[in-house]
Amino acid sequence: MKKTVLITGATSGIGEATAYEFAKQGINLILCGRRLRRLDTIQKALERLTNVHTLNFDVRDKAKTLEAIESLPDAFKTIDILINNAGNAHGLDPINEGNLDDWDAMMDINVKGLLYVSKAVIPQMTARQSGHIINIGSSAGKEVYPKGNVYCASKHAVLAITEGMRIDLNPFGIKVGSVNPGLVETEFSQVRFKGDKIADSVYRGFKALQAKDIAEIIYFAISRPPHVNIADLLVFPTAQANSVTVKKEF
Ligand code: NDP
Ligand code: 8X3
Repeated sequence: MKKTVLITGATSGIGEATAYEFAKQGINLILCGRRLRRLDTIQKALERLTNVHTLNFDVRDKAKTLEAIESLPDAFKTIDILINNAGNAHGLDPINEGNLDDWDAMMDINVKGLLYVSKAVIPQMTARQSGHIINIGSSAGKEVYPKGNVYCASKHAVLAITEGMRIDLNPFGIKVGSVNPGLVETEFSQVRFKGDKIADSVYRGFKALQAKDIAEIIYFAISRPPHVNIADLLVFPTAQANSVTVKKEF
């Protein structure tokens, strides 16, 4: 029986690369995101490899999130794997200069959005006593860097939620883990810096992780034998030692 995965944030970066990786393995895909045209394009490309269903919703909208997942057709209703990946950073400012809308966005998307999606999916996993959830945290969830304040807080929360999920879902045999990347070259910095050209310099002078690198690791985690759960994985590009130490060559 083919497995089904639901991936949030599948319209770009890590989520999109994970969709390709899972499609290659013939896993049924439920791809989520706000950008409808991108969802359509990715669906068309991946339908050559597997069955694909798309859900177009904003994870900040509690009602729409629950409604979208409730609306899944029978062929996609059973979700074996949940990849909570949707998320982003907004701004890079000292706390005394932080923007309230940026703070709202990061807490609403990275923390509350992840919870809403999980709330919609977990009951069927507990009922079946099986399932696998991977939350995409960050190295920013393990250490705080200058001006990272609220983004780091949101990713620390993702790690705490992951640990809480693993404890509470343990009696049901559900695997829960997190994958925590360092610098990955995606649209992340374009979003963080709101299209400012400073975003282009973030990944300059060293080889950053690519979305595919993380997608392969996510697939590795979900393809372990039933008794093996990768609980927490931190991955940096070789040039990066921690959030502030990056060996750059210009
Ligand atoms: P991208 O910006 O390329 O992808 C972010 C994805 O999240 C998009 O598909 C976007 O889809 C989706 N998303 C954003 N906001 C919402 C929303 N409100 N509702 C639904 N979907 C949303 O960045 P990455 O691929 O890099 O980021 C993926 C995850 O990886 C994030 O959680 C990020 O924090 C984490 N991460 C990234 C790192 C990096 O250096 N790039 C390092 C560590 C962790 P759409 O806009 O269509 O809704
Ligand atoms: C993204 C990695 O270092 O830009 O979570 O915060 S970092």
